[in-house]
Amino acid sequence: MNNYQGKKIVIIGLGVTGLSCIYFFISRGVLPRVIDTRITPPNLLNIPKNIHYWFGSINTDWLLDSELIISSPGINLRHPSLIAAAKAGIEIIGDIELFCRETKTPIIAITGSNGKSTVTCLVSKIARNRGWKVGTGGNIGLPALMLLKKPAQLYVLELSSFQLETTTSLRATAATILNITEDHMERYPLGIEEYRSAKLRIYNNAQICIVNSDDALTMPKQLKNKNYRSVGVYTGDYHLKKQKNGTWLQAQGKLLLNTDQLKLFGQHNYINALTALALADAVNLPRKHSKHVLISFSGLAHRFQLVHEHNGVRWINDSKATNVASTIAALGGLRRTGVLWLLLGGDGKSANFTPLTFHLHTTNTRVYCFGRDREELAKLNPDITVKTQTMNEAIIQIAKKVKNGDVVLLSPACSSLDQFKNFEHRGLVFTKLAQRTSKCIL
Ligand code: UMA
Ligand code: ADP
Repeated sequence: MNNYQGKKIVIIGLGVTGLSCIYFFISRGVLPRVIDTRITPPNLLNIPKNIHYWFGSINTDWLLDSELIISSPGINLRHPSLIAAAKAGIEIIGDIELFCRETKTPIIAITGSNGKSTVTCLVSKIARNRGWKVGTGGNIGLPALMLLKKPAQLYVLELSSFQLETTTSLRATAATILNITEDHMERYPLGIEEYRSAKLRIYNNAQICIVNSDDALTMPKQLKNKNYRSVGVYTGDYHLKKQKNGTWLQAQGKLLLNTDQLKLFGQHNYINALTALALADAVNLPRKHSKHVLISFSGLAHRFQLVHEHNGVRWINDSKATNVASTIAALGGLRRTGVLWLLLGGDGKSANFTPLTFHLHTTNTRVYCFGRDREELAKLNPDITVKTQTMNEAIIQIAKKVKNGDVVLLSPACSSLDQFKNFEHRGLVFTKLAQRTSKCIL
């Protein structure tokens, strides 16, 4: 346990991360100060007594007067006040770094542009099925520091590039980067290599690194001194094997499961399943537990989830598709006989949408673009596109036109934050509207 007593500590951000840091320091007998650039940040009503706070801007004097700064993942480290603090020699870390300094329990660390939550959940379930006490947290929603409250034999952490930027003490038993495609470019002005560099930090001091053999960007820059295993579609220690009776998950030379036995579907999900298996193997979890979980897991809410079916029309909620690659994965996995009504829109986070163009040329596709980046999205294929201000307007128009065999897919390729609280909120609104409009109109 580290001793923070007597240290002048400032936390930036009063989201769930900031709040978990406040509780952490209070439990160590320290009262930190808290800053949030928002005038009314979330958790305003949850700030413990005696905590000094500053809202509406970054208080540079507080930063320069501190000895340790804890920055939330939503804060850009390029902020001039943080640059000034770093120049003044003040240590700037995040909640994951605090967590890593507190524990010696094995950690499985998972990052990537897509599939993190699915793989995190799968691995956690496998370890729990074995009877282990498992703490699951990080970017998946529960701040890592909250996990310290309960005893655990294994931690499974989903880590974002933002969290990795401020972490140096992670020594994962097994670490993976699932894939790297463009995302969060508003935070990485130097482009995808800068984003990748943040993600590659997950391998620093990891005992076993699990890479994607189809995605060179997931490989460590130096393979020397690294114990690494690979997962891929047709190559790698873990891959898919075509047999007469279907496609199998093959693990280190052994056929394990026919993909028909899985409830998850789509090639990207088979790769997720293989990676979860590779991670479970890395911590010596018996294969029978992995098999059991891979067969029974039907996927997380808001990830390509069939939420409503009426008069032969399927409504699929893929609200968690917040970047271009995840929407392309959804379009690749889709089976339909009728028209695809695709809902795209929200905040594109400065992404280049053009890789989507190719996928919008399929016949029988109609695209509805809403939200902040609708103009940009509508340019991809104006002939089949309708623009609306909101997702609600689009759904009302679509519900009047759909026919038996059609699919309505919310796979927006954008973050939801311009018009919704988060991706869950967007998915719930879609689901409710799907149910209501079908009832009223059809
Ligand atoms: N913000 C301000 N001013 C501040 C502090 C934050 O404007 O002073 C804004 C940020 O720019 C951001 C929002 O507030 O838009 C939330 O930021 P935060 O750092 O307070 O976030 P938390 O509520 O602590 O949630 C964070 C992760 N959020 C982000 O990285 C933006 C959550 O991931 C994560 O579940 C949580 O910590 C627990 O670890 C969310 C996310 O969207 C789901 N992550 C991105 C992704 O998955 O693509 C990286
Ligand atoms: P993350 O936590 O990285 O956002 P999720 O498991 O929550 O990942 O899935 C987010 C979105 O990405 C969903 O739309 C899902 O269908 C899609 N997806 C999941 N795994 C992959 C993958 N390996 N490659 C591309 N897209 C994926």
